[in-house]
Amino acid sequence: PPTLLHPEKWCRGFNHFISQCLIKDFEKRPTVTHLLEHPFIKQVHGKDMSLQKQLAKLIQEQQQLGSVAKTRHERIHTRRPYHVDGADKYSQDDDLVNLEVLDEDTIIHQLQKRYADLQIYTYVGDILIALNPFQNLSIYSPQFSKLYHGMKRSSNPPHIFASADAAYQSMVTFSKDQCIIISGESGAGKTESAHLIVQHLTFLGKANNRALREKILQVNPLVEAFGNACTAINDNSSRFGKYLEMMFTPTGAVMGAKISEYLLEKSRVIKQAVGEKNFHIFYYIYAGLYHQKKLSEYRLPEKKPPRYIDNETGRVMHDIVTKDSYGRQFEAIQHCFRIIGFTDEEVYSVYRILTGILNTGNIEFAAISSQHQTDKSEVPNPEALDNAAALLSIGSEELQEALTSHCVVTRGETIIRTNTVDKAADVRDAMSKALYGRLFSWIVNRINTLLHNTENGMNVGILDIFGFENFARNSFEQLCINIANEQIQFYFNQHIFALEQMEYQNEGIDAATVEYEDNRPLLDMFLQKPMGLLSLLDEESRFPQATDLTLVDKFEDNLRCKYFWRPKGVELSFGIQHYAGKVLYDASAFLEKNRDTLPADIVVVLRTSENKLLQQLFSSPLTKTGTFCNSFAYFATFSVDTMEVMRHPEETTNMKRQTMASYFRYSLMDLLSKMVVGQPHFIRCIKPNDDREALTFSHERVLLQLRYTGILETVKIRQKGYSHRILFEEFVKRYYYLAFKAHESPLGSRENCLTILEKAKLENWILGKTKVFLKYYHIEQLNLFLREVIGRVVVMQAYIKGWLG
Ligand code: AOV
Ligand code: MG
Repeated sequence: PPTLLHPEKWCRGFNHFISQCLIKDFEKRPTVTHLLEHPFIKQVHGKDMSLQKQLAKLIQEQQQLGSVAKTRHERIHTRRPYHVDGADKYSQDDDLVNLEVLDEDTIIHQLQKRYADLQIYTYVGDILIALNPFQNLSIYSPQFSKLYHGMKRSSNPPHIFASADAAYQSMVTFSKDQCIIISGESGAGKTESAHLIVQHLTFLGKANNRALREKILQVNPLVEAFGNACTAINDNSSRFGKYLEMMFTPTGAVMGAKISEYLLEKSRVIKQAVGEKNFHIFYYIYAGLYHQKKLSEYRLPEKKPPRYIDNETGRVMHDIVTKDSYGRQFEAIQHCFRIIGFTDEEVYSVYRILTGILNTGNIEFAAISSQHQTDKSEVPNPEALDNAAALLSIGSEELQEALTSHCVVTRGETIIRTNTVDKAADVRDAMSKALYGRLFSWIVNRINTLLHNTENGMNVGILDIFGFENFARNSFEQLCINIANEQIQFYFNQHIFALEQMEYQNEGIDAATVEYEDNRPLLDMFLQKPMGLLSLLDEESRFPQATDLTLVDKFEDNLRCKYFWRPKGVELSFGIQHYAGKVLYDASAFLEKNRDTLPADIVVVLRTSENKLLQQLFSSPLTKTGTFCNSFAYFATFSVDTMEVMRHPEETTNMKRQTMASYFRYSLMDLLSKMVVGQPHFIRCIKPNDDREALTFSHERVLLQLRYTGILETVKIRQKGYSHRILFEEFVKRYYYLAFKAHESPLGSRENCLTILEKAKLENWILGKTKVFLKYYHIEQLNLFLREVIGRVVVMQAYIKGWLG
C-alpha cells in the first residue's frame, strides 16, 4: 500500500474535494466504478485512461488483500483446536462480563471449563486474562497474526494478538501512545506474553525495512539472556523489570525500539539460593567456549566450572557435557549481537568482561597470621587473580591491592588500611556485581542507540516486570520485587476503579459503586517519607554501627500497622501482608545490600583497564538520568510519596551516594512516569498450578489470584460502569468524521457529541457535564466505524496521489 498521510492532516489539504465525496457520496468504501462515476472526478479528468488503470489496480489490490485475509481466516477458523462455536459466532463465554450470575464460583468454573478446552484467554471487557498453558499451543503462527489483524473482537476467540491489535489500532487511529501492562505472579506467563505482543506488533508494523524488524525481534532474547535466570519457581524468570517501547511512524510502520531496564537483581551474580542458578548468559558462554574448545583462551577451568556458576556441585558440568542446549543458546546470542549491530570488538569485550567476572569469583583469600597483623589477607591462589586481571586487562598487583586493602582519608592524610578476609571477599563480590550491573546497562543502552529513531512518531510500550515472589527464604531482592508489584497493582486499581468512580461523582453520573481492595496504605507504608520502610532502611544504612537486627527493631518501632509484623523467636525476620499474600522476609544482609558500596579503590583500578568498554563502564558515576513527564495532575492519583518525588526528582537522582532503596524508588517513579503518558491496556496472567503442568487447574491457586487481583470486582465494574470517559471536545475531535463533513470544524459541544453518537447508532452511553461516558465495547464500535470512513479517505487519497503524479 502507498504511504499515506494521516487522514486528518490530509483532509485539510483537500477540503473541498473530500467534502464532496467523502461522507456524503460514499457510504461504503468506494469501488473503481463508484469513483470513476463520481461527477467531480469525471469532470476533472475522466478521460485519463492511465490513471483509471492505476486506480483500478490499486483498488483490486485492496480487495484481494481483503479476500485473502477472509479465506485464510475461515480456513484457520475451522481448524482451530480451541474453537467451540461456528465461525464468526460470538461466544458468550469469551467475556466474563456476559455472565449473568456474578460470583467467584461462576467465574472460576467458567475459566476452568475454558482451560480444559485449551482456551487460555478470556476477556473481562477490555482486559485480557491469560492462563498459563504450560505447553506449546499452535495459535501463534503468522496466520494467526493475520487472523486477528484489524478484526472485530467478537469475530475471533479471545487472544493476546487481539489485545496487541487493539493497542496498535488505537495508536494509529488517534496518534496516541499506548501502554500494555502485563502483570501476574512469578511464572504466570508475563514474559511469554510480552514476546507474543512484540511478535504481533512487528507483524502489524510491517516496515519495508526487514532488517529493522529482525533486529527488534532479537532484542528480547538478548536482554533476557543477561537478565533472566532459573529460580525455584520459573526456569526462565525475569530478574529485572523491562519496559520495551516500540516506535511507529504516523502511518503505523515500525521504525525503532527503546528498552528501559529496572533493578537488575545483581546479587545473583555472586550467589544463588539452593536449586537456583546464575544469569543464563554465564552458562551459555561457558558451554559455548567449552564446545568451541576455547576455555583456555578465556582462562576458564575445563573440569570444574567457576564457583559463581557451580551452585549445585557437578550438575552444571554434567548438563554442559551431556546436553548441547546451552551451547546452542550461545550461538543464538552471538547471532542476536550480530543482527542488532554490535561490532565484533564490542562483543569480544563483553565476553572478556563476563569471563573476567567468572574468574574474579575464583579468587580466594586467606588470613596472614603474623603477630602484629591479624586482619590482613592474601590471595592463596594467585593464578585466579592473574586470570581475572588478564581478562579485565588490568594489572594483577593493582587488583590484589584493591581487594585486600583500602585507602582512608583522615585529616587530609591518606592512610592505607588492610582488609580482613571477609572484607576482601565482600569487595571481590561487590566488584563482580558492579561489573555485571554496568555491563547489563551498557548492553541495554547500546541496543537503544542501535535501534533508536529520533523521528517523530508514536509508541506502544510493553511492561514486563518480575512477578510477585514468595520463596522459602525471601531477602531484600524479593522485597523490592514485591513492592514493585504492589505499585503495579495500585496503578491497576487507580485506573480500573478509583478514577472511574471519581468521575461518576464529578460528572453527576449515577453508576453503581464497586468496592475494591485498596492497597494504598500498604504502598504508603513502604514509600512514605520519612517514616516509610524504605526511608527507615536508608536512615539505618547511614549509621556505621547499625546492624540488620537494629534495622528490624527500627521497623518494628515505626511501622505500626496491620501489614507489618514480627514473628516471635526469629530475630532477623519480619512479615508483610502484601496484596498478594503474606511474605516472611529474612533481613540478613539488608543493610549491606542496600548500601551497595563499591570501594573507590576498585573503581580506580578498573578505570585503568585497557579494555575500552570496561574503562567506559567505570568512567562516569552510573546514575540514571531518565526524563520525567510533567503530568503532575495525573500523579496526584498515585501515592503521596510519588508526588513528592515527582516534584523533586533531582533530589533523588543526584544523591551523591545512592542506596539501592533510593535507586529503587527512583526507578519505580521513572517507570510510572513512562507508563502514565500512554493509554493503558491490561493483561492479567494467571498461573493455573504450581507444578508447571499442562491442563492442571488448581481451583485453590486460581481463586487466590482472582481474589487478590480483584477480578470479580473488575467484572462488576466493567458490567455496570463506563470504562471510557472522553471530554466533549476530544470526542468531537476524534469522531467528527462520523457525522460531519471533513472540512467542517464542529465545536466540542454536548450537542455535537449527541449527533455523533446518534449517527453511530450506539446505545447505553451517558453524557456527563463535560464528558461522554462509554462502555468498553463502544470504543470498538466507534473505531471500526471510523476505520471504515478512514478507509474511504485512504482510497481517495491514493487516487489523488496518483492524480498529482
Ligand atoms: P513470568 O515472566 O510471568 O514469570 P514466563 O513468561 O517466564 O513467566 O512463563 C513461565 C513459563 O510458562 C514459560 O517458560 C513457558 O514454559 C510457560 N508459558 C507461559 N506462557 C506460555 C504460553 N503462552 N504458551 C506456552 N507456554 C507458556 V517471572 O519472569 O518469574 O515473574 O520473574
Ligand atoms: Mg518474566
